[in-house]
Amino acid sequence: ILKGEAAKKALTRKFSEIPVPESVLARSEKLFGERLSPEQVVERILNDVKARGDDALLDWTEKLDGHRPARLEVSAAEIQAATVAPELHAAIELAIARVRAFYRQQPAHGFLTHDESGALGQLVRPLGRVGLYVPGGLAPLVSTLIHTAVPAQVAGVPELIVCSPAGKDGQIHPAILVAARLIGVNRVFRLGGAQAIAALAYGTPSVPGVDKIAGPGNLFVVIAKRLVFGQVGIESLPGPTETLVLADDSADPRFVAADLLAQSEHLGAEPVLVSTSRELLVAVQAELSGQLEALPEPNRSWARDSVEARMKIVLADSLEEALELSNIYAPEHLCLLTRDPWALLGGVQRAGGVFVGESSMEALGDYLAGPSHVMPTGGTARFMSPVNVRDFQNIISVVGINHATLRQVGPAAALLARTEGLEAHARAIESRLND
Ligand code: HSO
Ligand code: ZN
Repeated sequence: ILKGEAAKKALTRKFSEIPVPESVLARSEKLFGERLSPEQVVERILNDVKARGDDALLDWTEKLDGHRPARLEVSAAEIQAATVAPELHAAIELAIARVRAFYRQQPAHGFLTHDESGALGQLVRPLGRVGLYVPGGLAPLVSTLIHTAVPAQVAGVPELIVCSPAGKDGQIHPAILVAARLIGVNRVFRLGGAQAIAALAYGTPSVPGVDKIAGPGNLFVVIAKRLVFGQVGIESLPGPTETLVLADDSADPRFVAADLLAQSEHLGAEPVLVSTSRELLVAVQAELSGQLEALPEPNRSWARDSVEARMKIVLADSLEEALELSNIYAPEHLCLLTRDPWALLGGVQRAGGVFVGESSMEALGDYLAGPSHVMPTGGTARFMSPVNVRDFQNIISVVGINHATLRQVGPAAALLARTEGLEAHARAIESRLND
C-alpha cells in the first residue's frame, strides 16, 4: 500500500522507460531471424506496403495472422447477410442509438460574425474519408466500431472505411458486420496490425487511402499510427487501458473489485485503487482474489497478469489528496465511488472519462452509456481528449474585412510586416490603403 510521496512517485508516468515485452522481441526473432524493435518491424511493414501494395498486405497478413484472405474486402453481400441473435441485434442497435444521441449534443457548429467591420468566422467541415481500426485478435471489439464510427458519422463524414483483423477462421465476427451495416459504414476490410494502418495511410489498389485514421490497437498498430501521422491525420494513440478507482469508506468492496477486474482483463491493463480508507483497501484485496478465482479462463489469466504485474494500491489522507494523485496520474478512466461523488467532479483536472457513482461503472461506458470508450491512455489525458465529433471535422477560418476596417488596422499590420523584414507583405497591405 503506497502513501504520500511514494504514491506520487508511483503514479507519475515515466515515458522514456516503457519496456518492450520480451515476448515481442522473441517473436520478431522467430519471424525475421533477428531481434528487431517494434519500431523496426513496423517500419519494414510500412515501407513494404508503400512499395508493393496489396501483395504486401496479403503477405504480412499470412505471416503475422496465419491466414491468407482470398479477398481483403468483405463484400456488400456478406455484410448484408451477416446475422446475430435477436437480443444481440437489439443491444447493438441500442448502443448505436445512445452513442449517436450523445454526440448529437456536442456543440460542433461554426460561426460567422457580420458587423460594420466586415465578417470573420469559422467554417466547420466534415473530413472526407475516415479509416477506423477495430481490434479483433483476442476480442472482436464491436463496441469499438460503434464508438468511433458513430461520432464520425455525426460529424458528417461521408465515407467510413473499417479495417479489422479476421479471427482464426479467416472471418470478421458477424457482430462487427451487423454493426457496420446498421451504422452505414461504407467498406470493411479483413486487415489488422500495422499493415492495416499502412493500407489506410498510403492507399493500395484495393484499400482506399483515407484522410484520418482513428481507433485503438496493439503496440504495432499504435506505433504505425505514430509513424504515418503527417501523411494522414491520427486522432490519438490509444494504448493499454487503465482505470483509477477513487473510493472512500462508503464504497462497496465488491463493486470496487469488480470494476478493477473488468478493465484488468484487457491485455496490459493497469488497475489503480486510491482510497481514504485502509479498511476498504484491505477488503478490496480480499474481494479481488475471490473474484479472480471465480473468473473463467482465459479471462482469469489476462486479469491476473494485470493485477499482479501492474496494480497500484494507494492510501490517501483525504479526498483532496486522492484527487491530486488522480490528476497527476491522468487516468483514462476515473471511477468515483464515494459518498458524494458529484462533489469531487469540480476537482477533476485530467482524465479521459469520469464515471460518477455506483451505477455508472466503466464497463457500462465501454458499451452504451453514450460517450466513446476510445479515451486517452498512458497519461496523454494531460493533453488529449476522448474521441469526439471534433476529431472528424476541420475548421476553416474565414476573413472578410471591409475597406473601412482595413484603413483602421492596415497601418499596424504593415508595421508588423516591416518589423519582420517582409517588405512585400507591407506593400500588399498598403496597395489597397493608398488606393
Ligand atoms: N475499456 C476498453 C474498451 C472496451 N472494453 C471495449 C470493452 N470493449 C478501453 O477503454
Ligand atoms: Zn473495457
